[in-house]
Amino acid sequence: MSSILRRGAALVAFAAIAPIGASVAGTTTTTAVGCKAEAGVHITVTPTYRFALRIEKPVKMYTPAQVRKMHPKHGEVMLRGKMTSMGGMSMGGSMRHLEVQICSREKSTVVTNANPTIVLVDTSSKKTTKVHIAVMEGIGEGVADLHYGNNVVMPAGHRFTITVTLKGERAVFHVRRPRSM
Ligand SMILES: [Cu+2]
Repeated sequence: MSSILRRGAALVAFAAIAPIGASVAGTTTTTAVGCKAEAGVHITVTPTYRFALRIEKPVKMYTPAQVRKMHPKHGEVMLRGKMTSMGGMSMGGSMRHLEVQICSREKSTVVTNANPTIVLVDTSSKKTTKVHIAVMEGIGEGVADLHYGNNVVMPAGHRFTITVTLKGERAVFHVRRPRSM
């Protein structure tokens, strides 16, 4: 979730009271903010999890090594997985950044070691895409922003069904991209 400018003030406040480590190695969950209802976020709950879907403009992605070297201020760091080619960005703005954050309902923590599957169905063109899962965090946001997803083709004006499955629990989202942005 790259909109640091939009959410910066709130995040700085959280960081001041509860420093959140960027390392996720060996941990299952961490106490953190996340999966909150806010503008542009779609929430679906299953017995164990709370899934928060966000669809944004494509974001600049960095590997952890690039972050250490280049010190970017914006964009996201990729902890696992691979980005889908951004070549589609020139295709009339069809490219979108689809991301899902997963929280434990019981502990109210961000689930960091999940292997979810995300299937994107464009119900307007009847096209089904299995989203390649990358694990990401907004730069400077830490584990509170850890999420799963990738860049996908989502033409404006189309309707979509997005199904996220984790350990047999399934969250289904129905979204529509506005005709013009
Ligand atoms: Cu992301």
